[in-house]
Amino acid sequence: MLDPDASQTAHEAQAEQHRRDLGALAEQCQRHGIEIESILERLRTFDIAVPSWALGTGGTRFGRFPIDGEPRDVYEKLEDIAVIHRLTRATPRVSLHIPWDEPDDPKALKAHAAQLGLGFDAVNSNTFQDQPGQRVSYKFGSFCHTDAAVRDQAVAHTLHVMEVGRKLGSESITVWLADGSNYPGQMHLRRSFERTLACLERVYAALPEGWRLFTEHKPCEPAFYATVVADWGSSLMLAQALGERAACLVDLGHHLPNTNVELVVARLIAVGRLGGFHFNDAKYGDDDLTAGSIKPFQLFLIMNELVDAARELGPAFAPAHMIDQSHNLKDPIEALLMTVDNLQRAYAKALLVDRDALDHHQEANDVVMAERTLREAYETDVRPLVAALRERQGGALDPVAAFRASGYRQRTARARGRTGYAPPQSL
Ligand code: RM4
Ligand code: MN
Ligand code: MN
Repeated sequence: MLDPDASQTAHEAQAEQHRRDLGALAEQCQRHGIEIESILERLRTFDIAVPSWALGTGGTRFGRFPIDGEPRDVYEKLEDIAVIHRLTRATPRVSLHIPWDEPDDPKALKAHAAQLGLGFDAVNSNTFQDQPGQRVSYKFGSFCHTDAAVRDQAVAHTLHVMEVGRKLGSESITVWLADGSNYPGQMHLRRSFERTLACLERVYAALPEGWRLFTEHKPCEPAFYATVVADWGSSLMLAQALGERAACLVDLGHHLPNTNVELVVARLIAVGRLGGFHFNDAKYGDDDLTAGSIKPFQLFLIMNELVDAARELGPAFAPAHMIDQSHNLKDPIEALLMTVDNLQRAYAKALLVDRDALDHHQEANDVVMAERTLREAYETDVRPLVAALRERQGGALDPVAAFRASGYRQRTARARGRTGYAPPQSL
């Protein structure tokens, strides 16, 4: 829209429509004895960290199709994350991957982030790829390797990542290991796990004060026969063996088909070892799609466990909310705006669950009313609520529309360079 008057009128019409939708939702909630203001207050505390590796176009092993104006370095990635934070007011932190986004000067990066209103969440190590100049190879594993020299190198890298994180103001590290084997007999199943634990013990011993260590499991890929930390049971064994400051990270894409992920979450909460999440969505494997795009009901049920736990455990219960996605087709900024919106919607719906009623129906074994209680919340259209939260904090009513209207992508295309594919900008 080029005519400023017309654009102003459209904006006012949108704002008016929003006010009416919010009013209708408030009325609907009130009928159920729920005050929308208290829901908004709790939703405001649900913030989300954006991974540094999600801002460029992702790829598969078959190819990558970059778009115009992609960030060229970690500084530009932070600028893109700041745009997401400005529009959503919900992503104040960055989760940095090292070495992919290793800063030359951590102090300078921290200052740049602070200027953009950003801080740092968990740092992520990488012992799944060999780096130029590296002494020994991770081809047959890192922490699980039979050769002590490889294990030492992997531990030294992980300590280095913590050192960078400390300079940035991070307070946790996520360790995901690709270690595993492709063929039966290749790797000693028990000893490889013992070696992994021994390396993690060295990492744990070096944790800076106040830090936490997250172990992230994954059933397969790149190892196709036996992954060392394949499931939440293995991850929990590690965390429990390490100590109080170790906890498990649940990546929503790291489960075998049909796994009940909300049950995994509930179990980890029960033993006090839910460290946090890598939010994404998947149809088949570790697809790294937009959170809530494929299985929105599962996402709601996971959030339901979080809200339920928060009710019992209070502020001490604070799992890290991080995203881990790869954007092969969408403009990464738009994909992340959708992600944040979907996460907030799922959390808002979980906040609407009538917990006393649910408790009552569960105790009475009233299957139908218990299920209906959950569905009542799940089927409530909370879009006006999430939009209101953004608007009140100075964000956008419709972040994707505001992003397109801002011309940001065209500006970055001019400044950062073109690849020949300009993502759609029309509304
Ligand atoms: C893994 C895992 C890690 C992520 C890497 C890139 O599958 O999800 O969290 O850092 O991918
Ligand atoms: Mn992950
Ligand atoms: Mn993954």
